[in-house]
Amino acid sequence: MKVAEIMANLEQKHGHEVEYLQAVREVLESIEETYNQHPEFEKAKIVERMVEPDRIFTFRVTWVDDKGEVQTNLGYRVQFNSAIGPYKGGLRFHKAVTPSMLKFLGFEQTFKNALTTLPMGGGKGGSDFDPVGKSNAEIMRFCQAFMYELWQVIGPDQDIPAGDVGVGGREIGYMYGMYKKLAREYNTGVLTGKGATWGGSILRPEATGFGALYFTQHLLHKAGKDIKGTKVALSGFGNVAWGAATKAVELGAKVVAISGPDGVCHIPNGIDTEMINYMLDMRASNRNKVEDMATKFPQKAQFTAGKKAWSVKCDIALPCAFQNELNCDDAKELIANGTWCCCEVSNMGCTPEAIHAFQSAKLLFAPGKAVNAGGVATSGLEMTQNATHISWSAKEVDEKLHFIMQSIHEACVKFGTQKDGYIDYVKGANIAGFMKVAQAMLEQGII
Ligand code: 2IT
Repeated sequence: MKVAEIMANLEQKHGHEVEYLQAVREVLESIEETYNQHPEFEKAKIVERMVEPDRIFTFRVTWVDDKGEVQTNLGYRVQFNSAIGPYKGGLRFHKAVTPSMLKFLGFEQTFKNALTTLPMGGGKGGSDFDPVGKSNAEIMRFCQAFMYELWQVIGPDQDIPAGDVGVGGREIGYMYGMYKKLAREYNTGVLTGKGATWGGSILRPEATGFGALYFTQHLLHKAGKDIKGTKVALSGFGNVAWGAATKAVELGAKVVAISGPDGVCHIPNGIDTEMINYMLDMRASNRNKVEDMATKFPQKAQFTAGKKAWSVKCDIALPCAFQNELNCDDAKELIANGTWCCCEVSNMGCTPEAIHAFQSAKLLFAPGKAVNAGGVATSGLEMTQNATHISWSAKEVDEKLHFIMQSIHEACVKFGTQKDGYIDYVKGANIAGFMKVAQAMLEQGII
């Protein structure tokens, strides 16, 4: 396999799909050497098959807004790879959603899910529906209209969606209600991220952020460092940032910045519980403005318009929002300000140039597909609870999540340790995830 040849071919076919091509290139560059030591992979054309999704469903979603006007959006489900289990991955509602974005996310999800040690394939879906400024009733009508199309292609042993950007417990609730009505079955295993009283797992809302901090702890421990007393800057204020902030504070770190599309809130004394709880209100309001934190807590937080979290001096940077939210200039600013660790919590949160800058400066850096895998891992635990009709306690789920994050860290170290001792977590995560999927594809024949 030659990365350049495969990429040239994909660029010809999907030249405008920049996020998808970026995600594929990163994985192929990481695995090239290992892959070429396995002629059986080459013979079965594993890479050529793995880079294309199994199938993509595209559908129209029409709904009526509060003014009585008819609105039409596009809906998608990308069923990427089912080598190690049914398709599994979130739904993203965001105005910038395109097939390219969902293909990159579905591709990443395949390897991430393989890393969790649980039997889940990769999928992703969503819509270009923009939740910003929408009322609760509008969100409900959109979710119902979306599920009216989606329900036929999902199922507990087929494809199990969950939340992602713009989709949380509220949206999953509306979608599950409509699914149940259409399918005429109380099939809890069809979606994850459900409410605690109707099949949801305890700790699923917290899991992405908690898991990310458990991973960060292992990474720091391996490097002989402690999270206690460190200053953390994070981006976003949605579900993932909320979970990350909660656990970071619990572990003794000080969260000195959160950010949004409108700018950054600097919190010199560190975020407190009251402020963390307020993040939930900010998300539910659909205003998408981090400035609201400074308006609510003017003594504790200062808002600067147009700036990112990466402009605030910190030890650890945690991108928790969107792909490519941390670019090369941001990386250089962080390094100049003394940051020594960056764990991607968002999917592909850093540009390739930013990752290169971090790795060249020998910063501790770990990629989203390892760091944020606790979210989907806990979705996997929710599926197990649904299938067996039981619910585990918070302690049981947390212990399992902790164990999974530890094993993901170990896999990264195993496959990512370089000759000079530096741990390339990008390589480690990509090779570990890839080997598992590739082996399963090989054993299942040419399909
Ligand atoms: O990116 C992700 O891993 C998620 N949005 C969670 C997916 C899931 O199925 O829980």
